[in-house]
Amino acid sequence: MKKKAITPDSEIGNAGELHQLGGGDVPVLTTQQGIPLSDDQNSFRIGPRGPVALEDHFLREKIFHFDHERIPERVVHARGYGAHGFFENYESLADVTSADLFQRPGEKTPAFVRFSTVAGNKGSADLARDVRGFAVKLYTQQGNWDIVGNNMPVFFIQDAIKFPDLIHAAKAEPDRDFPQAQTAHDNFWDFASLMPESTHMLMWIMSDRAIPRSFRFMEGFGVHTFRLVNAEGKSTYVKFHWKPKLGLQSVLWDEAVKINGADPDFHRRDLWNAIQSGNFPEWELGLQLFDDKFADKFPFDVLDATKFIPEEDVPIRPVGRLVLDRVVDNFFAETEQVAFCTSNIVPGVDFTNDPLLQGRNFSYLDTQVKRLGGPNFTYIPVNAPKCPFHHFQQDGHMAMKNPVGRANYEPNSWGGETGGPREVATGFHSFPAGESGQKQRVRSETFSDHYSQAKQFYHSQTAMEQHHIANSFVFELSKVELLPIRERMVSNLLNVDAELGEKVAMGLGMAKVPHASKPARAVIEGLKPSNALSIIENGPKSFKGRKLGVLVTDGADQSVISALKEASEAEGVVLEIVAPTVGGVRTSSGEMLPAMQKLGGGPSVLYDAVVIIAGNAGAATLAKNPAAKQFVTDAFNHLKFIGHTSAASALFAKAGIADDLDDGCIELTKAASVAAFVKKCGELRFWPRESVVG
Ligand code: HDE
Repeated sequence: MKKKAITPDSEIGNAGELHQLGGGDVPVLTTQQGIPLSDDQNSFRIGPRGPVALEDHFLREKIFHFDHERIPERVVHARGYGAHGFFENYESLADVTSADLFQRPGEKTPAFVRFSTVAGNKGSADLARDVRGFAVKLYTQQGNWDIVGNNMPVFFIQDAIKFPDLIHAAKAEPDRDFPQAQTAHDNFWDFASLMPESTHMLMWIMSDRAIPRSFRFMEGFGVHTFRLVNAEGKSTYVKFHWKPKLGLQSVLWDEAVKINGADPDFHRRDLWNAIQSGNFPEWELGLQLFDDKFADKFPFDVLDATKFIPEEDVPIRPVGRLVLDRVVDNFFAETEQVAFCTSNIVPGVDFTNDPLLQGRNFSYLDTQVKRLGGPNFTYIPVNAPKCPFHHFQQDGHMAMKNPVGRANYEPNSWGGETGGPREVATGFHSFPAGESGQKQRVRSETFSDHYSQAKQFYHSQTAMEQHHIANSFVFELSKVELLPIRERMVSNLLNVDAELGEKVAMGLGMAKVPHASKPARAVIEGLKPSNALSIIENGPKSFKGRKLGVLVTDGADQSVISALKEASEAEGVVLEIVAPTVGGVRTSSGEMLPAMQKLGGGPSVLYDAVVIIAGNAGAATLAKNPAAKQFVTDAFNHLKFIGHTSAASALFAKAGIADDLDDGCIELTKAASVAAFVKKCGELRFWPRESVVG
């Protein structure tokens, strides 16, 4: 009615609104009840300018559903990104565990992984300084096993009862609801400085580990000590480690701040693009296995989640690889609805008495019911086991599966299929750890060392990394308004390292350095530095998987561009062209080269290294362009390798870096120099420049 056909499959309505028509191969639009719709552009009215009729059941259904689209975001780890993949087992681990997925070499177990930040809301930016969640769901043949870990091996607190306080203090302050996704505020540092047990974790979050370049370049840790139990019932303690195949990499703080503006989705886009282009991210699972004898002589309590076990003390046994090879079909259905529970463990794995872990086991089920609306979240496809499962749980909101037939209880005397599922002797058995003691609300004295490992972590960093840690403390504490909080924090830091404490005090402009606080237990001096704790010492072996930003203008030397493309492809590097307009440029050979980014939309912070290939006239124009100047000054200040053709010197001069060009700034003339440049970029940054740019 009152519509005019304009093409065979579209019409124009009364007010010029477009109606696209279904039929044939194009599905017909229906309501949720399957009723076909004739008009989805207009509500049902009494006259064209009259009131909308209450009987408009199509409008009602559509808006009703829209109004209910949101579910509560996670109280922590709200911002996250997930992908599917598999875990492949290297060899039988029957010696230490009966867990089914570890029995057969080469066996693949489907997996879903969700990475996240902790403090920010769902819409916060990816490069917040924060811990990253690294939660892995393994759909084994004996049920789902969730390893709900982080990208740091230790945590802020020792007892789950402090978790709500920690998170309240870290998130936006309750009266003003800011700052978002930042610990740089009074409440966080007030709490942290009053909780010396958090000092070790503070060292990690003030380090570059808290601003990873990509999920693909960060480690994951199970954090707690768990148990593996073999078929004979023998228990071995275990710590889980995920090591990224492409090596570790982080960004610099100034880069993080700018990336958040240029591309707040930097991490999720990176993961999506890597998987979609067939460069599947990969981690190796490693186990640190130890027994009571080791636990008893280790200077810290293995049940204390503020401590880690250095790889040098207990080497990591590589046992398999995790590959992410499939993005989600629908973000909400999979990444938002995935429900991890630390209590999901399989036969052959068990808990220890880590009080943080035990609190978590209690918490995660609650949180899923709150978020997902009822106890049947386990049937949502991303949460459902991929092995057969049978039980008598029934009904509840959104019950999509119920026991069929008469028996919904056991024991029963119906027998056979009618009787339903039965227990099996080989099912999950808890390790029969002997426990005794008085019931009391007390923390073990063995949890009282708060500084020794913080010191060990700090002393395991390169000078550059130590410098970054000091700078982060200064930055964060400079945002704290109450002076006693700053002082208390510096007092604690003096127990970690006197020089660090003094540097931070100086950076905060304190008139005098406060006294060190009194540790609950004497700090152990001389713990051996662990090489595995430094990011720089564990970087990549090549530039593979990284991104090269190539700024071009009209007249850019085509032979250099071709050589760069070839070298990048050979090295597994993603090359992205940035040009004054996204339409691209005409190169020296007259070819049109399309761009991925318009200059300004593709700042150098989005790339791991950059190249400037400009014609003479193009370079002169770039030299007047603020975005081009920012492109090179940022790349320079962020210690990136900068490849360039000779004409780029006009831009360097105007950008104020011409006199400082160093061995990290490399002129590209012929194919050989281009290939050498791309290889050199594997070092990621030209660190000696840091002392020049400060
Ligand atoms: Fe969590 N944590 N957590 N946590 N956590 C949640 O569960 C909690 C802790 C971690 O991608 C919540 O589904 C308590 C340590 C990750 O969906 C909640 C305690 C570690 C994720 C919860 C901790 C983690 C969560 C919120 C103190 C590293 C995201 C939403 C004892 C080993 C999982 C949800 C995802 C999520 C509780 C401490 C890791 C509220 C009570 C330590 C990676 O249940």
